[in-house]
Amino acid sequence: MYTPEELYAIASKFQIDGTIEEIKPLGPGFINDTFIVKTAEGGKSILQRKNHIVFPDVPGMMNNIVMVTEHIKAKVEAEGGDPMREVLTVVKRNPGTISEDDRTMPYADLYYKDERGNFWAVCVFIEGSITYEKADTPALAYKGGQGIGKFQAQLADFTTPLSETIKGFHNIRWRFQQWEEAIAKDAAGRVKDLTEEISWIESRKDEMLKFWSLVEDGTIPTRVTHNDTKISNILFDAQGEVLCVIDLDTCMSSTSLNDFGDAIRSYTNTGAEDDRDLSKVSMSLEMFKAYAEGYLSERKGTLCESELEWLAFSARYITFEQVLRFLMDYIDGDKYYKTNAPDHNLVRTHAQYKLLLSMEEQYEQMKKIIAEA
Ligand code: GN1
Ligand code: MG
Repeated sequence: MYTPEELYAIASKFQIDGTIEEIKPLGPGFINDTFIVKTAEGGKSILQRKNHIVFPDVPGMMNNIVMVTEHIKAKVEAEGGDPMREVLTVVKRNPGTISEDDRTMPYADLYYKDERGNFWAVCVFIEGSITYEKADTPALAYKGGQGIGKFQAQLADFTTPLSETIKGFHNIRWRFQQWEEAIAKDAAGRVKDLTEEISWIESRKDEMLKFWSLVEDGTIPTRVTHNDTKISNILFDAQGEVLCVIDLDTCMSSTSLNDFGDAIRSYTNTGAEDDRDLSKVSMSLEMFKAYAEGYLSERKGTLCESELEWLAFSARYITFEQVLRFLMDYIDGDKYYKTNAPDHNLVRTHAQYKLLLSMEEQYEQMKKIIAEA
């Protein structure tokens, strides 16, 4: 925990215009800690403690974010849009506060590393923007699909290599390697009670690896992707139009399909990600259709044939990966995700597995929708 005085001192390291008056926690993120900084003049910024256990290369990550947002900014400007609202803006360090020590680190003007070794970064708060924790209507799902589709399209000609901010983030071959290590280690002594759950993972290993091998051999191309496309990572304006995509920490090179699949995992769930009542959890085909149509309205002409062919499968792939990640964290003794109960990761595992089953059952219809969109 940080005292208000400490937070104030941290925020002061950045080029925030005006006099900082108030710093308050914001949002329920699982990974980073987020605060809103208000100034006496009415300005607002977002201050975040970046989780350097999850993101071991915060400097590289911040540089990714700046490169990607500057690329989009140029496009927005060229199209006569508002570059301060239609893309995220990173607030850089106050040059006078960058010490000799700070300067020994790469991209020292993009973040602050405090005495405890924690990393902080700031971005502009976009006034009047609205976020949704859940997509409640197909119309909103369509907009969300458009938002991610547009984000990918804006980055289609971005060719500078990006740092890999989390190794093998959506790479199931790598996840299986971690999985095997977790099972062998059995850090929390929980493996013995998880025979059934473990079989859910093992029985799908081959089909998941088969998909990933298409990415590895280039059949499915890699592009700049967001990698965490839930609706709460999109800002909307008061009219309900997409402003921009936020939470760019996981922005790196991957397949466009994963962005689609992760969105389907979160948008279409009729229950909660951690629902204890499994009867509430299923995939809404109506929401699937709406998201897919919104996404393809921006991407249809630019995705290649293999991407379109595997688009529906990507929802199963990412949901499977999420089952694996939640279960693996449970096996590891809850080291990665914040939890609110000793069995929280197991509850999440069951709920995501139920969602996966629902996708598997509706797979033929999902493919048909993509083909017709
Ligand atoms: C994490 O913290 P948040 O909500 O942005 C995770 C995602 C998971 C998600 C599950 C960097 O995202 O991959 O899908 O939780 N982000 C990271 O709710 O691991
Ligand atoms: Mg995230």
